[in-house]
Amino acid sequence: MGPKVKEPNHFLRIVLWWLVVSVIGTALVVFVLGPGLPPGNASVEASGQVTDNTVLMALSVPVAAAVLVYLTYALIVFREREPDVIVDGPPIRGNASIQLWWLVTTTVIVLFLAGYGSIRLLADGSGGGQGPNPIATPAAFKTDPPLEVQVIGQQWQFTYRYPSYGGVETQHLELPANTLVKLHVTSLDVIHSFWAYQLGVKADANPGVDNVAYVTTKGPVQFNIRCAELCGVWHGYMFDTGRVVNKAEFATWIRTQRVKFAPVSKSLPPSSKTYFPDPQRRGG
Ligand SMILES: [Cu+2]
Repeated sequence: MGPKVKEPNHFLRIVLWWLVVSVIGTALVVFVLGPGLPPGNASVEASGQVTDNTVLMALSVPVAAAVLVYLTYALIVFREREPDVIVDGPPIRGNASIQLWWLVTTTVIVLFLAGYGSIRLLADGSGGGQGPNPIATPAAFKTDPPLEVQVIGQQWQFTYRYPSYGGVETQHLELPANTLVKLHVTSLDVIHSFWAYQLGVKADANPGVDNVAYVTTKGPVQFNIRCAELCGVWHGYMFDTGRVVNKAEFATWIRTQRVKFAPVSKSLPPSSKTYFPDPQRRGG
């Protein structure tokens, strides 16, 4: 043993390093990484998800920094330098201060996240399916009636029915810009999942269930549609490109669709909130 050297204040050093890494890391997440997080800003709900992803990631930075800074510090400073005395340090027991801080910090973080998540979810449904009686309606709902669009999953494509335009059923999804849309997601056969990625919408499509999801469109944009539930051999084929277009363009498009699908519309079953498989099976 050499002469006793005065130990530096390890705790203070670790806290200072943690502060530096946390401040830099959080700033990077909020200002550099955050704006590019999925699913982008194509709808109000998608923007909300970007905000939530940014908040969650920013909060996780100090937590991860605490672990990594301590680990790095310990590896460098507490490393055993004399290879012939390889022994563990004594275990720490009964440190009331550490125990209290651990309990308080983890409890506050978990409760805050639960509260934040619940409030954000209840504000507008966040683009998720809410079942037939949604409780979380977007702010725009209070002023304007939404455009209702039924999304019908079937092996292996989605079709779209517009009840306010004579119940016309189309093979592609077009939506007017700057509009609150109430999507009624359902299925004709098995369980599918309607996922309009850039719009931030994902909702289960079940036969016999009217699953409502809200989306508030912004400007014109193209978005990807995929089935997000393994639904059979051609599941991977269930993709399409949808479009948000300006209102005049939408009016023209829906008029064309009504003409184009008029002969087919006659043989469709009447508009319904839900459909079932056989005997009411229909061609896709
Ligand atoms: Cu599917």
